[in-house]
Amino acid sequence: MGDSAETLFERIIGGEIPADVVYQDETTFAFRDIRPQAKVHVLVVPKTRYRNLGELAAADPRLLADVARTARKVAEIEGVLESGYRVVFNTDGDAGQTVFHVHAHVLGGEPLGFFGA
Ligand code: DGP
Repeated sequence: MGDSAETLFERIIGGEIPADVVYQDETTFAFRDIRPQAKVHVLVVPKTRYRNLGELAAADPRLLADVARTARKVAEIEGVLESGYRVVFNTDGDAGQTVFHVHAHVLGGEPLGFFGA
């Protein structure tokens, strides 16, 4: 039942909720995270909703490749291709996923500490 409700990110993609859009194409959408964890912090989402990375990979690997390509495009737009960047998919509970519409965090613009527990 929860899965049929529109997610926050679908409302952002639809323009219902404003966001600072960095890039979009036919299948993907990229916008700045509202709580940035680095100088560059952009979220990349497929326009079609899957709950998490595993579901996206299983259902539509081509769309996952589109997300990866857009992450690189975002790094290019943000000027961090040379300096380096990190791509993170938080997946479910212990990872702290809060929005269940798969999204890649693209982080960079400064040295990133190692993270984990
Ligand atoms: P995650 O924990 O991986 O599910 O990350 C969800 C991210 O979404 C989190 O870093 C904050 C961001 N976020 C939550 N609400 C909004 C919003 O309304 N606008 C934007 N731009 N980002 C949001």
